[in-house]
Amino acid sequence: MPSKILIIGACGQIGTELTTALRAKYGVDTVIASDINTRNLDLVNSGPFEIIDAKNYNAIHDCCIQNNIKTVYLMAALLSATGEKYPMEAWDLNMNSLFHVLKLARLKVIDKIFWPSSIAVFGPTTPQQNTPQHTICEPTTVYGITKQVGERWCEYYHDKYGVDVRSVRYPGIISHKAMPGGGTTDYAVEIYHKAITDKAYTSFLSEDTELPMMFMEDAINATIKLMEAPAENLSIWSSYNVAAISFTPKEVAETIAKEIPDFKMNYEPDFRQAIADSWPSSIDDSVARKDWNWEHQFDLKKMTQEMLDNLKAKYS
Ligand code: AKB
Repeated sequence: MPSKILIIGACGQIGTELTTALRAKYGVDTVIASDINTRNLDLVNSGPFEIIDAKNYNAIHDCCIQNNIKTVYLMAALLSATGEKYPMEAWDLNMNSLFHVLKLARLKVIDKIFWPSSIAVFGPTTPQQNTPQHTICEPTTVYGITKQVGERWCEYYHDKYGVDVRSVRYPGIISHKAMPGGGTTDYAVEIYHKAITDKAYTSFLSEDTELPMMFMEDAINATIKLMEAPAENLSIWSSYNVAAISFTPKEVAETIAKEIPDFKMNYEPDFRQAIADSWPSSIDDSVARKDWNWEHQFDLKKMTQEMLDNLKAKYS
């Protein structure tokens, strides 16, 4: 049987588009999508799909054996805002799912893993501007702690057992297909939807909160490019900084208002403000650019155009 790819957490914001991109590249039947439920019916009906709870080792193991899975993309996670509400659930899901796939690679059931980390590994003591690849990481969210610890485990499994596990620290990801859920950067997706449906948006972050962000197409390209890079070119086996654009709620509102002149923006910061304040404003991703030729394509203007065009079509 030819070897296949498994995506765990395929119904989520990134998993949905990663599934489509990997199927376009390697063939629909080569890529098995899985999630804990069938909440994204378009995805479920678009090719092979299995119900898998990422916390269930046996379910992942059996799927890998039965389908000759050699590569796993582990996209299931509880994000920063949800993690603060359900800390033990976040720890349980984010850590145990990672341990399960690392174990499968150590036992040579699978050959290669992609596991996303996040800018949440950084904290208030990290340099906020142009945050370097190697720097102080003292995260103050449960999600950030799971990602930081996960990075250490990835590097450990690589160094100790030769496991090929690759990772990027995603910034906030902006897309118009599946909605994000439970993140601090989610405002930057919601704002585009509300701009089309209500011509108004109330941001849960203050107007001058600058965070690193990336358009989905760039995030998918980064993921696939890193996974295809020759192992000998890679110098980071914890997780690579990747960056594209940084902006504030005010800046994105102003960019939207150029297309929708009567768009109204309000600000009501909530508990997510403290999370955002602990994260960097911009990221130095020169190591990724050097090691595997990472480059982004979308700036704020180009991304806004793409978001508004697609969402106008969706809601019309
Ligand atoms: C979140 O806001 O929690 C995520 C992230 C930056 O990892 N989007």
